[in-house]
Amino acid sequence: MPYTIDSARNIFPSTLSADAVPATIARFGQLSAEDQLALIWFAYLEMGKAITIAAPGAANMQFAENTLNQIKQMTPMEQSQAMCDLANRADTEVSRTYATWTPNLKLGFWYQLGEWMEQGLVAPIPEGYKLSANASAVLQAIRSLESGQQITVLRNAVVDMGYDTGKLGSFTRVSEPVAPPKSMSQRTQVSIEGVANSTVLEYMNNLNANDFDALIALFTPDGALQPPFRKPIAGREAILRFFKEECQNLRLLPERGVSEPAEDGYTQIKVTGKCQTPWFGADVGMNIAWRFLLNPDGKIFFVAIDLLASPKELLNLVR
Ligand code: ECH
Ligand code: GLY
Ligand code: GLY
Ligand code: GLY
Repeated sequence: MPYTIDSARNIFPSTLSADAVPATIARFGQLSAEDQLALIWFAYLEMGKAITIAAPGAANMQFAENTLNQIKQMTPMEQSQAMCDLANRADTEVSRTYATWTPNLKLGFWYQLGEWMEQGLVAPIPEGYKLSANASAVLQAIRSLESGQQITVLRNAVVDMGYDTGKLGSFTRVSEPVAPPKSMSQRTQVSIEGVANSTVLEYMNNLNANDFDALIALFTPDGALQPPFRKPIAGREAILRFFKEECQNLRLLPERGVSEPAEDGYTQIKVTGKCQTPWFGADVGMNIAWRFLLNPDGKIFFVAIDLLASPKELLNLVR
């Protein structure tokens, strides 16, 4: 076999991803828990003036409900402590439960706490809280990012909170229910300037339709998918789980691309365009590249999804 997952990661090496995101997250991680929470609060309020976040559906939040009510019943001091414990990744019951949740559950949990903080039902960030100089600098860095990068920083900050799953031992991951795929009459078809490859088109259309069974059938059994700023997820079983846990109701809006032969009958295809998350809909269009490596049978051996450094990168289709 000419390619390994590791070598496939290097196709289209001139693709510039948004390095500002991991850099900002690393700086954020150095801050105290109090600063982290206050910084997110301030960033969230500021961003809320320009973009609207959708409330998570009730059915999606059922698995976080007990923990949310537990926090609601605490004294204000206990509430602040519980939130700091999450940011500190401390070993507490709440922090352990949180760690078993998929990203959308974690986001939905904080969405609810944010509402309750605003309504005075959960301890707010103390009035007049003054960020440290470092925290102010990180907030300033976040302000300078484009909105797709801002929400990625927020998401990563939330995903990283809670007890370390590596220390949990065996545990059951808790995720939202998986909705059925869209009916055929509800489906849309993308078109991509410069790319007519049916695997790539079906990838986009099936993901847009939440048709994860049809989607996973496009991959080789040993294929891999690399989400932005993450290691590749390898093998059909793991990728299918990722789709069900983290990819419901995404909107992929590919625009253009390039396709060319690679070694030993493989084909490499780069597509650029936008992606929307159900949390923000059309308010936030993330600039995305998909870098596909297809085997000689047209199956996906590898696909990387990159969050691009700038809109200019949408036009970078060189190899
Ligand atoms: C408050 C203060 C105290 C601390 C906290 C608070 C609450 C914060 C809240 C934050 C909510 C943030 C949210 C962020 C959502 C971000 C979503 C993103 C989605 C990106 C998706 C992409 C998809 C790409 C993919 C493609 C594929 O082809 C394959 C699959 C996949 C304020 C209380 C914490 C509430 C909701 C960035 C890029 C295109 C790889 C998935
Ligand atoms: N821009 C991502 C990569 O080339 O790995
Ligand atoms: N509110 C968007 C989601 O639950 O994914
Ligand atoms: N659902 C977004 C991501 O995995 O990056």
